[in-house]
Amino acid sequence: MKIYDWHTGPYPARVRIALAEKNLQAQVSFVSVDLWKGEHKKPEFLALNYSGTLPVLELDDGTLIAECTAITQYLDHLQGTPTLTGSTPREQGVIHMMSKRAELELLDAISTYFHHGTPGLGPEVELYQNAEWGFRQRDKAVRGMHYFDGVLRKQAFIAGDTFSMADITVIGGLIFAGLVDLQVPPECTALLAWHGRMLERSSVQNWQTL
Ligand code: GTS
Repeated sequence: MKIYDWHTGPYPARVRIALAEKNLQAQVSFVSVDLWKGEHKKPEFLALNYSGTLPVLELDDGTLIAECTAITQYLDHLQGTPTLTGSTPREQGVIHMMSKRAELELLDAISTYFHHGTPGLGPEVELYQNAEWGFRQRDKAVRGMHYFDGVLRKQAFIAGDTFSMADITVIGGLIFAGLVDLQVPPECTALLAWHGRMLERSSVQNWQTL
């Protein structure tokens, strides 16, 4: 398998963490796509992923799978434990919901802030920017942090009692928050404590060096 990604990207981090959790690192090779040069918007890359985003998984038969959620589901079904996307229909439903919520309320919001409320990837790549929209999305992400703090006051992980894809999505959000200097509010003590626990996982410590 091949993974097209960029080694510091928060979305690629999600797949790299999933790979390490599933102990599948040895089965993939990475192809670097330079976001800062806009390689992900060039026709050759758009032929791999119409959306022009990273990461993309290419299977040995040439099948292309984009979107972190889809890639994580594929990897999760390949082998072993931990199960990242749930075993029972109930677990699967809750994990999918919470991971999507982590995208909507945190990770995607911070990404929009990066692309619109900051210089983003620079003028050669950012062809349209709307700063007001970016700042609104930054504020939405901070509200999201408060939401996830509330969730973690009642349970150990984002989707319940076990580590899952939903935790990885929130981790991606906090990786992106770090890149844009967006702090988790100090009163979000449950979110901060959970993050400390997540940072103890080797998958979360080592994703940049896979
Ligand atoms: N919904 C997509 C997914 O889940 O895979 C979003 C992927 C995404 O936005 N990836 C970022 C990207 O390609 C990579 S990174 O920001 O984490 O490095 N961004 C470039 C762009 O121009 O949007």
